[in-house]
Amino acid sequence: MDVIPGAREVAGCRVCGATDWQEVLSLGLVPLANRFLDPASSHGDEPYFPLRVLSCRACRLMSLDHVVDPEILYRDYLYITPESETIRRHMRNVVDLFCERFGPEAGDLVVEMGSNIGGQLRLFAGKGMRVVGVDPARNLADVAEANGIPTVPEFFSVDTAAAVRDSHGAAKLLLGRHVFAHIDDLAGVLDGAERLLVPDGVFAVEVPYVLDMLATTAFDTIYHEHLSYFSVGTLSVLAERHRMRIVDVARSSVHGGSVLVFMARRGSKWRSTAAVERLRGLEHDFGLYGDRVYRRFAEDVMRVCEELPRIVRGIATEGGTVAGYGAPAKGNTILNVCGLGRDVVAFCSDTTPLKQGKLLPGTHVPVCSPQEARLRGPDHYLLLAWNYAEEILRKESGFLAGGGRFILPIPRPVLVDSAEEAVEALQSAVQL
Ligand code: DWN
Ligand code: ZN
Repeated sequence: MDVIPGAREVAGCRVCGATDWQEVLSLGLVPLANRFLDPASSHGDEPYFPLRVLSCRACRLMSLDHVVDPEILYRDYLYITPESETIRRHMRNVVDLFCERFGPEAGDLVVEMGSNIGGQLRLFAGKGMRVVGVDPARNLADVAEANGIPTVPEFFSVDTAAAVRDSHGAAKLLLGRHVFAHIDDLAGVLDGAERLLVPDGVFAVEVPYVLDMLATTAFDTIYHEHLSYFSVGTLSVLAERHRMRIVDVARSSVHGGSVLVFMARRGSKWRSTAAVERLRGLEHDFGLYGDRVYRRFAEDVMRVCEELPRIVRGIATEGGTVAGYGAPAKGNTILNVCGLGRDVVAFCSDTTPLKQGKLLPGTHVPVCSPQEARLRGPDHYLLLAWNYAEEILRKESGFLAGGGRFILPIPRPVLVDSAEEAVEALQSAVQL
């Protein structure tokens, strides 16, 4: 077996310990999705890692087969939660859901792991709660602190949990939005939750929902940061193994389809809602507990990987110009796996200042600001940030009115010229 510097191969399942893996999909050697490059430096040593997905036949965790060292991935991080109405609305919903269901009081402590620059915590603080962020990205923790959100620049662990508890007391809520799928040592995090929470405290995680990923062929959710692809069934196994229980779930369309899962200690006062059983039933009916659905996913992915380059190259051959809309991590999976480089994608437009002026990993497509993109005037945008399709297509009504078109890569590559058409295409594949 080859040893890959900076990564280790997974042996047993991080949820249940079993070693009976179904091989689902191999996307080849792929660079790190958020390792954008400085055009002035040489790129000869750009690291590539295997991107392969397995499914545990015992608990049906979908997992990458290699874990890249988190110190490489997260200490200096350039993903900043975008200024997006979609995200803002979702964050407000998360606060409302928690408050309505679990009735916290002013002064209760909310701790968030992977708190980024503190946008979600600011909303909890607005409801009178005390807040503490935990995020290993030192550059982002500094910004959060400057924004008035106390942030520990560390990975969440038993030690971090103990330190937070010592200085701030026990927490009513420990939240991890789109960070739990990134964590290898799940047992360490659950032990940390146990250490940190009050007896009736709640541990809430939001993850990309594997049911949506499979149903919409969203293979771009797969990159080295996402080690796990969870169902509610798999998370129940994890919770049970740590003396916890899932007490509520809420699906949303954010990030292409996510599920927010609330866990509490087995002996706590919280009872499970019917929604938990309903989702587990849906997962069962969808076939998540057998091999076949994963084989079909792999076939669907291969189909997208044939169709998308055909469409993009067809436009280029006819003299059109294609640019990427957004430079999300997921977009780098699409471009690298589909072999779409700067010969056919002229540039990518992204609102994140940290990404502008850089090159995309692997393909080296340059990233520019939306203002510059408008001046360059492509006739087609490949919508890499397709999870914001409705918001983006509404915002770009001028581009569309001028005859411009968006290529929606997921769930099937298709050209769209209105927000309604994009939403319809996306919803056609979603399981209710
Ligand atoms: O789990 C993760 C999720 C939550 O965030 C991380 N591993 C990394 C990251 O994934 P992503 O980069 O795929 O996330 P987004 O939020 O889909 O990225 C969207 C990108 O598009 C950002 O770079 C901002 C940009 N954007 C834009 O240029 N114009 C976004 C919007 C809404 C826009 O109008
Ligand atoms: Zn397992």
